[in-house]
Amino acid sequence: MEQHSRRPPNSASPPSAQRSSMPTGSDRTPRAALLVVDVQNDFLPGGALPVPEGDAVIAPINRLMPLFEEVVASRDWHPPNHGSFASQHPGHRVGDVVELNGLPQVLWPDHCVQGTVGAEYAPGLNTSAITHEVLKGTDPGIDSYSAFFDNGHRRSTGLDDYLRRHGIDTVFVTGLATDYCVKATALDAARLGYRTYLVEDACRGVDLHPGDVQRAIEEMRAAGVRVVRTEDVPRVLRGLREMSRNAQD
Ligand code: VGL
Ligand code: ZN
Repeated sequence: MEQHSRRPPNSASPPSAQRSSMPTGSDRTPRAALLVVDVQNDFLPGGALPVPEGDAVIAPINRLMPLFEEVVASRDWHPPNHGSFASQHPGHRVGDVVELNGLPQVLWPDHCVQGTVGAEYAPGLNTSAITHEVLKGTDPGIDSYSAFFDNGHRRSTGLDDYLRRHGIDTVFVTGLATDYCVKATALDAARLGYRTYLVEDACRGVDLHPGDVQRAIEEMRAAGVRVVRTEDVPRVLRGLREMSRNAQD
């Protein structure tokens, strides 16, 4: 799977840092990363696979970005013949579950096709704050909800290595959709040993079956994911810095 580091080494902090009323500069913790999952046109109202109120995540994510030195964004980046597309399974419809190379696969409308407008970041998202990008779902034979691994945990996207290389031990997960890619990303992060926070109001879900979003949140909680709100994050980050200072003393 492909990935790009957009920030040249030793580059200045993103311009967004100056615009927020939230703490910046020396107040930042070097050990936490913001994960922005699949905030792409096709997941917004009016897109190919619209998440209800999907556009509501943009403002809170933009407010969170200046609090983090590392902002990792994932994008769903499918080839036109991706096996998660109902169009590739004659006789099946969107929402059907089929078997794809040994794994259950929900069928979706064609979405986030590589290079299309639908795969671009949502308008208004502060993409200049993004320090690293993960492109996922590139193999037509397997879907990849998580930003860490494909759905069979067969291949890594390199995100775990990237975070470890940058000394990250804590992640705050945001984006779309709560009951698919956000959930899979948060569960993998927790399993990999990251202290994992879900920023509840900076996520929205599909809710294909009513209750899916609530169940996803409960499943994350049960796996040790801490559920917070955007306005809690500065306080949580202060607490983490306090903890690491005490550990050094
Ligand atoms: C997603 C369904 C299909 C997501 C991606 O980003 O949550 N959901 N592909
Ligand atoms: Zn997809």
